[in-house]
Amino acid sequence: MTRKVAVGCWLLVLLLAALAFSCGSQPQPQKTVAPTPAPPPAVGQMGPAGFPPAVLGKPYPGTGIVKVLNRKEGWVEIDHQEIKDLMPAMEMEFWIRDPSIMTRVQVGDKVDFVVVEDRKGQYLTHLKRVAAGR
Ligand SMILES: [Cu+2]
Repeated sequence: MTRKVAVGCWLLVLLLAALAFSCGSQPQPQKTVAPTPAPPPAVGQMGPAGFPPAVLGKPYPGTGIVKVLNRKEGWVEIDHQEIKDLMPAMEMEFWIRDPSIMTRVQVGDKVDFVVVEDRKGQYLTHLKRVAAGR
């Protein structure tokens, strides 16, 4: 009687051990490896689909509506129309290196602007209100 119980316990232990082993040896779900982000295209090499790469130093005129003005940091967000030979219509931020060009515009204004790209990136060289916002 005692021996039967002992054997039963031993079998149980074996069974548990086998279970534990089989669990432990099950293939682990593959960890999803974050894809390495592609390096940013070299400046001058980029161009949105259907658009040629920007020509460095070339002025590209555009038109849009001012969405955000950040005079402190020197950038403006513009909901712009297509910029011929540069990019499709979109809402985006542009750096401004000469803060004086943003003194006469307000959020909501329709503006004409000129964007230039150099080795450091794109920035606006001109920003002029053509119609006041509400
Ligand atoms: Cu854009």
